[in-house]
Amino acid sequence: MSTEIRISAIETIILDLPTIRPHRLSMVTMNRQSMTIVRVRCSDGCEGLGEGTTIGGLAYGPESPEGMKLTIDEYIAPLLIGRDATRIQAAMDAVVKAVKGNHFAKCAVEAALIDCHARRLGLPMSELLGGRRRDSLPIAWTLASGDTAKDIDEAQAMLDRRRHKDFKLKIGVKSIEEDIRHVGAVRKALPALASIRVDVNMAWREREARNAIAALADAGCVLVEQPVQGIASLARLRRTSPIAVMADEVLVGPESALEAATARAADVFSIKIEQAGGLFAAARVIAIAEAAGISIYGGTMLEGPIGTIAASQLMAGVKELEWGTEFFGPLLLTEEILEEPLRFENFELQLPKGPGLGVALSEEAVNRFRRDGKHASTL
Ligand code: MUC
Ligand code: MG
Repeated sequence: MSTEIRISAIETIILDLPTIRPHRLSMVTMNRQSMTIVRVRCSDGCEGLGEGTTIGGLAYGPESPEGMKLTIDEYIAPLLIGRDATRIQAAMDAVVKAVKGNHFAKCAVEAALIDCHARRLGLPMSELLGGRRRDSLPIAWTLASGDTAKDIDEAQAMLDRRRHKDFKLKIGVKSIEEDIRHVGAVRKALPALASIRVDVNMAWREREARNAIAALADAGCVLVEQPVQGIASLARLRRTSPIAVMADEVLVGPESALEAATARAADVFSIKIEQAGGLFAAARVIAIAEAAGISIYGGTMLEGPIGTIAASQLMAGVKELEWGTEFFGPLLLTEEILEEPLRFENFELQLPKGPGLGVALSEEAVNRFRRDGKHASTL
């Protein structure tokens, strides 16, 4: 389908939203989330939305919300304006050639182009990403208040509401002994229905990680995510680990996924569309994992609803989703920014069925939370 439909405008807006509580990771504590929203407009009147979001400014990943906005405004948008809007892969090839790195910014733009084209065709985005296999996704919740009693209360409330039953505990800030006690206490306090996983965000060194992982297994934890830095170190730990090892930070696109798969560095890959460099790149990471017999998990950069649904549209097509997803980002925000809230029920997120992303941003919310304080005419 080569047409006269052209990309006519690309707009970026940074939104700042408070979180429901401080969210403590090994490298940063978040009190708000900032998302760079991308809106693409085309000559046929079609529009699409994407989102670039990271954790704690530059504390987690190499791109900040402000950097994404600048990259898109100054480098990516000028390249894309006037191009065929129906040839997304060709358009993104031009971007990849001219802009090194900047995976998050590229992902946001690519997602907006796919959303736009899917709306034009009247299909959910999942249909352009390989086809849908399911209409809902299991959603884990992250316990990261920094306090054991609070985490237990939070998890119990989630179980009571049937919102989440899989819990990822953020550890790595405190001593290993304290962390193991914390994990054991949470495990003991919750019913068998709940599963307990941990994310260390690379805070441990290999030698201490080896003992710590054995202790985590004894405490009833079933999976450890990125305990250390580096593919080689992860691979050595995986060989002796009694529980599943998940790779996250080391996966930054298909090449790294191939390296990690070849090294047998993980039992599970956390698939993050932004870290991978976009939805098509993430699909290639999934293909590599599947070919290597590595399980798939839907990971998050704590995106708001636009990024969360973009990732969900991809995960809707994955054959086996044994470990589920952690697409809870919108639930960490105090405010609703969609016209119609997402439906999280029975431990799952119900996927929208409409064309494109299948969701619409609330204009009123965008105007309230946009950083530049200006009032957009249409967003
Ligand atoms: C990460 O490292 O996986 C995902 C959930 C959460 O709380 O933080 C993120 C990032
Ligand atoms: Mg992680």
